[in-house]
Amino acid sequence: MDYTYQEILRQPDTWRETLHYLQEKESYCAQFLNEKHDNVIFTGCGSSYNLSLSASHLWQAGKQVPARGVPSSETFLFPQGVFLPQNHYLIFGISRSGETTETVKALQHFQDKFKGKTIGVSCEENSSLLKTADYQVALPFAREESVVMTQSFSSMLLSFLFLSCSPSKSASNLSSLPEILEKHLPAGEKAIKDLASDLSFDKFIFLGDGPYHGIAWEGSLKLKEMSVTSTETFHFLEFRHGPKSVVDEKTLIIALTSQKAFSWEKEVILEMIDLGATILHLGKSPLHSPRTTEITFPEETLDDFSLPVLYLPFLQLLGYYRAKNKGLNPDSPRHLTKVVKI
Ligand code: F1P
Repeated sequence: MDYTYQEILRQPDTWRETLHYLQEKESYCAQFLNEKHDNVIFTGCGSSYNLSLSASHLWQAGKQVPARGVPSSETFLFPQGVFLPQNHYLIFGISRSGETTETVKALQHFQDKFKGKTIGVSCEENSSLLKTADYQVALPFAREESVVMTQSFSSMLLSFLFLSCSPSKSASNLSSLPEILEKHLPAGEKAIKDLASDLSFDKFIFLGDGPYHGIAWEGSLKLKEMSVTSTETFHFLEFRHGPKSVVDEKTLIIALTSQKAFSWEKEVILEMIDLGATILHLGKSPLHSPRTTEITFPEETLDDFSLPVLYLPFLQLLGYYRAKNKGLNPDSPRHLTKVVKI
């Protein structure tokens, strides 16, 4: 079986290892968390940039400190739009390989020009990124053979969830995530496999708000990379402002609903069903709507803080199974390499 598939399925165990690692490193991480700062920047490329979008939202909500996700290239090409000279920053450089040119350069440029500390987050302990950073979070157990990021992405995001917790927002709820994922994977995988076998869809729209928006982008990228499929990503209500004109019977909308905005998001989904779309819905409770495949997580402990990471494996499986149904090899995505260096 493809190693991409194996790595998707082993995420419950990888998440257990991640949480154990973070508990062991808690006093080390407290050092950088206590560094003087009034803003936090998360930066990466591709999947790692998508990760920064969700991480920054969750961090600001959890820590009540301004946080922002930015593509690595923006930090040195247009720094004036990212940093202010008078501010003190924590900047997290996110990179599975730790060798992506832009992300290494992002930390080096920041260290030369601005005030604050740099933290490298990677699966490669001896990488250029971690050698450059003031502090290191290394997750070698989340390494993967697959070119596309799967367990590395979810483990690094889980790390940020853990680090963004505070006395008022306990990390204890995170410990149940591996078991909850394990419980939902069999039925969720079957639903995804069935849906992915329908090759009549020719438009794929990912919708996600708040902390789910970065996850929507990541699910969109997984489908694009593995199955060579054109995809689009929007916030729910934004989709109404023009892009919905493309919706028809060949449209699959992957709707990542939240707790906080569910009533708004449900209205958009029902409107798109009326326009002919089919829905893959990941959420806390079912929509009970026609032409809708449901993967729902009713567990009381889950909220908008912990649900986003839980949606990831199912989005990764959508990309995997559509690739297989198109006769493509998810382990060797077209045009892609595991590390992008300039
Ligand atoms: C991340 C990345 C992915 C892309 C592909 C190649 O690099 O560019 O975003 O989807 O998997 O690697 P990294 O900086 O996280 O190593």
